[in-house]
Amino acid sequence: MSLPNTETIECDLLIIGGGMSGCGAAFESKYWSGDMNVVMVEKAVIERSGATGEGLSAINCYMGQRYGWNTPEDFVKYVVNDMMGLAREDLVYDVGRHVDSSVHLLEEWGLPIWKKDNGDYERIGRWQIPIHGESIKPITAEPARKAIGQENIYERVNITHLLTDANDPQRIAGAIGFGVRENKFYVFKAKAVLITCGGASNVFRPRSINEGMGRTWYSVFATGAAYGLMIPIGTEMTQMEHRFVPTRFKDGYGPVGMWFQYFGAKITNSKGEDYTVTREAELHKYKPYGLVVPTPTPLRNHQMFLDIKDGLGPMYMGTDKAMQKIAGGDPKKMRKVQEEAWEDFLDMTISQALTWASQDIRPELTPSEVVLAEPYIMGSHSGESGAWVSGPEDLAPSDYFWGYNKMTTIKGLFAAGDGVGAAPHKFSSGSFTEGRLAAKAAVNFLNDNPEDSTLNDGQVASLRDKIWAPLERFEKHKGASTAEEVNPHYLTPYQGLVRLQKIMDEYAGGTSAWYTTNKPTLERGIQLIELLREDLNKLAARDRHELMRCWEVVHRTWVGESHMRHLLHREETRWPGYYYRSDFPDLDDSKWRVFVNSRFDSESNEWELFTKPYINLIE
Ligand code: SFD
Ligand code: AMP
Repeated sequence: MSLPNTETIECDLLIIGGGMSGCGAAFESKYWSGDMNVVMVEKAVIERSGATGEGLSAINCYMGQRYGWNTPEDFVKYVVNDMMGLAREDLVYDVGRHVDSSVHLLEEWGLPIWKKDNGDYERIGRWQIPIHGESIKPITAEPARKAIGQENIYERVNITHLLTDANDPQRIAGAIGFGVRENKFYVFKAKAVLITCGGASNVFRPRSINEGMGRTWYSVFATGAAYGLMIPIGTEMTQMEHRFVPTRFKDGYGPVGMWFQYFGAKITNSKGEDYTVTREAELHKYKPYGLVVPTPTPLRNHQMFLDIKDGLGPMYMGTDKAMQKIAGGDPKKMRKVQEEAWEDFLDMTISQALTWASQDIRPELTPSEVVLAEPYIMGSHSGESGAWVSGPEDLAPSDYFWGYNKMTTIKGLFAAGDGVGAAPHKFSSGSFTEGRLAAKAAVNFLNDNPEDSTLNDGQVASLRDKIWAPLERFEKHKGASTAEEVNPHYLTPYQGLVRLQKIMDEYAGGTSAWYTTNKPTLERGIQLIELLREDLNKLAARDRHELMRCWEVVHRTWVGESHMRHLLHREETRWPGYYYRSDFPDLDDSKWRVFVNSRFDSESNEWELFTKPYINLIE
């Protein structure tokens, strides 16, 4: 089986991933880049790709500065507290001070935002505004496509590896991948690269397995590529031990924010108790964070978790009581609230509306079960994993600054959205904003560093062999058994994925382990994931779709290993409700109010873990 042809594309700036942050980057780059050549590569099609492809029902990051709702300073304080004391204040502030203008742009481009009678935006919570958001992604993609031009957008091309410079392995030179629908390699030679390829679902075994597999809260297409591309070339990562465990409607994974904040619903256990009341004392153990309003997301989980652990489930979201209270007996008002309830899910998580329909649930009459879902590794929602990036020049202290806003520790490699660590609560609007900021900084970098990068031909040739190997392995060995899925010479990407998920679930504090782990368990898990990483060299693919699945499981495995190594390093339980270290059950500000960072060295196959200071900037 011969290798397919290679198309080489040369550009100044390469944007990998056309999701929220990628589209923001493409749009913004047009404004600053003059005659520079900006190219975007996306594994799907940008009108429906990424986490917002299915739509959203709210913009969860909006300051409302023009209404006097919040300042960026308020936002920083909220985010740091929600992260139990650990977030990069320079990066969070940077998003906060620019995000409103991004939201106004989205509205200008056609995003319908709910309005009050006086024309002001409707509000859900302190930072959240409701939208009719089914089409948020095509609305975001259109200006991005127009900005850099159709001819500069490569879709259905899956990027598998980053390329480093032949003369300097600490400098970026481009990326390599293959066409999912055509027999072709793509080599992108670039002077600067911006990683905007999303967070990671399906690293942990999801609650929905077998017949339900493919249903998770975060997009199943979020395969950890941002991390899986950056880690192998030695990019410094931060807070990879962090995770987001979302409280979600059971089985359909419907989000709860709108229910808590807009409808004013409450969750009660089987005895009818509200854990936020009965478990209030628990918050005092986590002073000062636990006593701030709103209660940090992990601690809200923690309170519910204690009920579940005590056998007090099922937990029910009282949609019925909430809707009846709003309607107050008025059928017209009830009709409106019914529409809003169904739209919340039809706009964003259609599976939840289907779950209601298939279980004969009328939310105005019947409460719905909620659960704590499996962990997700991400940097844009209530999770803060990602690359350690330079902060903005006017805000970042010297420990956090090395030249260009959002540049990673690899020269010329930038990140945004889920790819940036220690800067959470960006959501859709903040990720779009961070993409814009990163693109602007990348253009600055290109102005200062106009010289060409140099591809390492040996690196490219060996990667081409490696990328294609699963297809060749299948062809070579496919006759060795009757069933293609059972073969002594290879494992399928699905088999690789479930093996990863089993390790993560059992050793890294997944749902079956009650989110709990300890040093010996993590050490054993790391041994097992190292073996898995070796065995992934024996992946086989029947077609290019499975070839993409192969590289997705490789990316997810990098995420899993990095997550476990970070979990092992942080000897405390900083985020109860997200995970518990049974050997270090307490939060320890005296030693651990620091960021945990890591670097992988591909030469020695070793990981280095160390800490970086948390610096308070906003009083
Ligand atoms: O209710 C490659 N999010 C919500 N944000 C909000 O503002 N409001 C909400 O209501 C939100 N909620 C929500 C959200 C997400 C999901 C799935 C649900 C509900 C069900 C979060 C946002 O969506 C999220 O924060 C941003 O989208 C993050 O942006 P970004 O740019 O970091 O990631 P992306 O949009 O997923 O884009 C990634 C792109 O990369 C592509 N890609 N391309 C080439 N090669 C590879 N190897 C690639 N790997 C990935 C992807 O295809 C994609 O286009 S609620 O729960 O709070
Ligand atoms: P979710 O639907 O859970 O993804 O949450 C959407 C938004 O609402 C996010 O900004 C959450 O942080 C926020 N949120 C969800 N539940 C609560 C709550 N009980 N109190 C305060 N904020 C919440």
